[in-house]
Amino acid sequence: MIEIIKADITGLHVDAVVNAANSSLLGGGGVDGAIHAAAGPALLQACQKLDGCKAGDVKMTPGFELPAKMILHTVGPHWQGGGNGESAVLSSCYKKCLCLALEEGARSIAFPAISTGIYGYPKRQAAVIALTALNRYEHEFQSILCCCFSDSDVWIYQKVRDSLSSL
Ligand code: AR6
Repeated sequence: MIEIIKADITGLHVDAVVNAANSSLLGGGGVDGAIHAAAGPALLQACQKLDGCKAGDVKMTPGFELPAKMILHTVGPHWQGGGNGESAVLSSCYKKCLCLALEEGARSIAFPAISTGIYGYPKRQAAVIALTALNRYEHEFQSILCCCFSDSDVWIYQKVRDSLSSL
């Protein structure tokens, strides 16, 4: 089941939470900063051993002090106008996180709206990519949460879900 919720992703009791990281994996602002703050300093130590992460790829750590068992750190694209392969990179983030979560036995997973904050991806276009990727894996998980951080983001996701389901 895919649910669209408004929440702070750091408080969710799921098997896996996804972090919208940068390629250093050494922390940052936005959801990345919130996850590092909530998971505690052991997360940074674990990330230092991962040798970074390419855009569109994913690396995993334990959840440390988060309620989630694991954190899947993915690196979304910087929005550069859309002609630089951004949609393929964003789609890859979702697919690789879902595949790795399945391999690791996760039954529930929560995603933030990757790339739509500091990286500037247009929210509606990003939600189309997110929900298209998530729909394909809906039956592989007990629960897939689209964790929005504002009412307006929830509204965008709901609108996009409605438009995709009427196709
Ligand atoms: N829970 C859920 N969603 C959140 C939270 C939270 N606690 N905090 C922010 N969001 P962003 P990006 C939403 O900027 O665009 C970092 O510095 C936010 O409202 O966190 O992929 C990294 O290190 C937005 O909808 O990630 C990178 O340098 C979404 O999360 C860079 O930012 C993503 O916004 C990555 O930028």
